[in-house]
Amino acid sequence: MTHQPPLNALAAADPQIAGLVEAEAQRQHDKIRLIASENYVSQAVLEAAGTVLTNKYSEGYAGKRYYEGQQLIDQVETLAIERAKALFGADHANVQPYSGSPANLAAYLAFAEPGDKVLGMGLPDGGHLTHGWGVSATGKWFEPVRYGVRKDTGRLDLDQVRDLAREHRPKLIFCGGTAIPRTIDFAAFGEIAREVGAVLVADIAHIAGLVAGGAHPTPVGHAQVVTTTTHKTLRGPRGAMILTDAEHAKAIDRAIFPGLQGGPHDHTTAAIAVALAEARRPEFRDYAHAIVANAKALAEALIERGYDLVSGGTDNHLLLIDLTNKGVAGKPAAQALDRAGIELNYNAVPFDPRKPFDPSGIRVGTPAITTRGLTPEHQPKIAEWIDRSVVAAGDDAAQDVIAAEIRELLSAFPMPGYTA
Ligand code: DSN
Repeated sequence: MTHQPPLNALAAADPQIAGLVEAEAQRQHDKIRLIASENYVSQAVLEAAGTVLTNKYSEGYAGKRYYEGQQLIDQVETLAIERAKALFGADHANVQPYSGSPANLAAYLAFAEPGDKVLGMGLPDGGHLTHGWGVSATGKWFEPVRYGVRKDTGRLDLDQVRDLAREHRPKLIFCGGTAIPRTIDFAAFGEIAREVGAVLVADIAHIAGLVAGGAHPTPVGHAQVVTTTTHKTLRGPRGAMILTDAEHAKAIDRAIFPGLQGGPHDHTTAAIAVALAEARRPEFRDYAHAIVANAKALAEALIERGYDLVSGGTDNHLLLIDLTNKGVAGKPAAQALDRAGIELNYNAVPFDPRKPFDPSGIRVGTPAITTRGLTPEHQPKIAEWIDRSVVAAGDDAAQDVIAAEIRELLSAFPMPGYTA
């Protein structure tokens, strides 16, 4: 069992860290990874992320840097930008944000002043911390107004969004989030934002790969600013990008540098460029549609077993499950599942009476198992394992039996970055 590329120098220099990385590779190999925001990157992406580009400082942008020696870095960053623009059909791309939170902060810095109103989805309804949630700087330094889902449908209430936008006239409107199982109507958000003169920011971190692969409508043309991480369904390294129309490009670039960040992580930029090239291949379109097919099949199998899915199902890569009717909270269920070889996260559900650190639900996603090659045929078995594990929460011996069955299945599905 070996990490790929092999960790020879690391093992010689620091066997403790090398051992932990090897063990993590095996852990990722042996588990059904259902964390909706995670994936397995290709070995090419791994190699690009682990290069001498990590040695370079390159504050600024191509052709206008603050350090010398940028002849090759400029080319790497320009390739990443051009590939991002081509993949998403955007006028402009900034590939420097360190991750999703600074990407979203850039929208605030570019288009709002402290104290301004911003409209975003509440965290328990599926939004992100940086869409104005109270514990985030974005909720402390701006005046957040929140929309959510309807109690009867579990779906976004666009009438509420429109009413709140008309009443509060926010500077920014955020759409997208971290636990939204349904298609986001970017056109409707675009209309609302135009009506009230707000900048619409579409945070497509979760669904960027689906958008790139044609399995979810694009926000480009509706949102002036599109932020995304690069490591979820897009299947790149840990990082982020911002796409904009021509009018909003300069302000976003200035907000990222010098507004928020110093030197970009050039090794990450190279790996983003590689992932973007991969996402332009026809196989990636198949991958994006396969993620959704797997999620729908898993949803169906879980509903058959009596699981209560927020909104009644899924249109994308993600399922949000309220476990109240199963008599177990999200956290102990997630812990039992982890022991059983099924990795996911506990999650608040809309109108959750429980606390965020001990909520009622779990969140499930299919990007990683789709990369491993699992198909809709496997989903009834995965639903059975989930059910057995949830029912047996607290019974470690029962979970260990499931974990062995899962290792057996996964041994037939290779993992990029690891040789079994
Ligand atoms: N932590 C990410 C997720 O899991 O959805 C969002 O930032």
